[in-house]
Amino acid sequence: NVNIKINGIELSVPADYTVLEAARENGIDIPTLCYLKDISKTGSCRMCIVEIKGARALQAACVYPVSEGLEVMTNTKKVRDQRRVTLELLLSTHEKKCLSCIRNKSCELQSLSEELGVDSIEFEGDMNSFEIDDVSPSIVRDNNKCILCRRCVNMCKDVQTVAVIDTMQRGFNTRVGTAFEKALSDTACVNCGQCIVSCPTGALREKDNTQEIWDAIADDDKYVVVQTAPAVRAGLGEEFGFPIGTPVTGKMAAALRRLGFDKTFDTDTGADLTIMEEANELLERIQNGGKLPMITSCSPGWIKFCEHNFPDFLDNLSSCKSPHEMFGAVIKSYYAKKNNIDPKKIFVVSVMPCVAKKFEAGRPEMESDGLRDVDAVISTRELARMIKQAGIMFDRLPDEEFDVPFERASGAGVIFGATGGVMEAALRTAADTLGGKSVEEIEYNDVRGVEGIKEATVNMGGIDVKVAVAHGLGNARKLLNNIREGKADYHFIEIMACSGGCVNGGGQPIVPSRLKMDIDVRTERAKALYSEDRDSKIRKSHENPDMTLLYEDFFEKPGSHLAHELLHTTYKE
Ligand code: HC1
Repeated sequence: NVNIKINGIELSVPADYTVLEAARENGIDIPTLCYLKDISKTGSCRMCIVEIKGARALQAACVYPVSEGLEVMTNTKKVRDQRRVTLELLLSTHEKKCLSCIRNKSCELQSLSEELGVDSIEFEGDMNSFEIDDVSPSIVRDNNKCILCRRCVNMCKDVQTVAVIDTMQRGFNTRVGTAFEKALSDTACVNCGQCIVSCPTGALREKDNTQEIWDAIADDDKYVVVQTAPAVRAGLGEEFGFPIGTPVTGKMAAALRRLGFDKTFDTDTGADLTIMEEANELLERIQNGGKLPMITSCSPGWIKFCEHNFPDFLDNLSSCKSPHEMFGAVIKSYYAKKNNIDPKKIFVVSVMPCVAKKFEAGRPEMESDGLRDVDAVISTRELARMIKQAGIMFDRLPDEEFDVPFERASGAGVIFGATGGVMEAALRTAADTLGGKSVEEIEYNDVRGVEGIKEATVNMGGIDVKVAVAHGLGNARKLLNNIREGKADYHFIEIMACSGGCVNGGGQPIVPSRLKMDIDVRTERAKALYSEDRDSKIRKSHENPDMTLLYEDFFEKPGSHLAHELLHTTYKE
């Protein structure tokens, strides 16, 4: 540790801290804008400037290291005045259509203006006029609202290693763009949307599909079924003032019903079905010399990353469609038949923590019998918007159940939303199948948590099954490169495009960067899912009675001909 003084207060702080970290940990808030913990640390926006005793100029606290005897002032007139001028200059070229901006009330530039007391804008500068890129099914880029903080660039380049956006041009013409100014959808962008949740303003946002859903609900000819992903329940509450990590499953079901959907189902049921198919596929591959390692295929950002960067691994992908696509196919086949509904009239809406799911739902692979498995996808944020538009007072809703016949899902289905959850769910089922008996120890702690790459060896019926879990595409790249180079080998791998898994997806509520310095959003939201699993009466997918019924009634057995027709696909180069 080193001894320092901030605002005259003596502190002992770890020697590798920055001034920002030392201040924050001791209850002194310094405004930031370009800084994003563990992701973006450039010191370029100058919002976090502080006075350092003995230094000639004001210094950026986010990059200034502490040292023995350092004396810092964070709140002098000079500091405050300079921060305000910097902010006013940023605002002078920023499109200030705040009232109609998607980030109204969650914009970091807006909250800084309030915090720093900017009540008039002194400088009205020339404005650039950029074309909005809204061709992608998932992401809209509006450079008129960009403040060049580069948080999105660092996320895309360093964390995801996708690197399709960067700063280009110089001076007044500097902008964030793609190579040759192509539309995002014409690049190797994987649609993960991590750029959106990194953006402090409205320069990046999801493609909004809410109007389509309102139209479908209002159409008497349509039978509109909604399903919600595991991770949505762990994030939605934040939009209504609940603390991060509060599960709101019952209120969410109640809200969906009040929005006017004809049926409200849980994608966790689809997750159970995925495990039935995927565990069966894994055992087949292990026992019959199939392609290994088998890699999970439910994260569409990961699939697209694989197609662009690791086409030699496409045969390793599980042939299972992702849970919401499987469930969409079941609703338009089994459920339609059972209830005598014309499948052409069924409109399936998926509420997902992910914006890549919008892209996935439109992929040619995702249809059965000429019908789309899923007709529209909205993110957790869009669902929150619809609930607000409908005047539903979310916090006052009672807790309700999902609709029959799919009102029960297992705890294994719930944990899909956290990194390692798909693996754990698959292991619970594979262990029982291979061992020929019900295994009691079902919490696989080695695959839980936010370490970038996790490994475990699990003995099942005498076979040592080697598994690995990677989340965030940079970690996936590392893991696959190790396999390519022969440095590692596994039977089964789970890959999720977003760090932390779906709980931290690009469609989840946006958490201010300053709050992210204090809490790990991924861990808090994951807790909501693990607690729901712990409280579940059924914790293994194959013990969900709805699965037994579905196979007895319809699919016969996992991997059957019909299951392959409706629930599986392949990705080709
Ligand atoms: Fe996911 Fe999945 S877990 S991919 O993260 O397999 O989005 O939550 O819905 O489909 O079930 C996302 C979450 C989600 C699918 C499931």
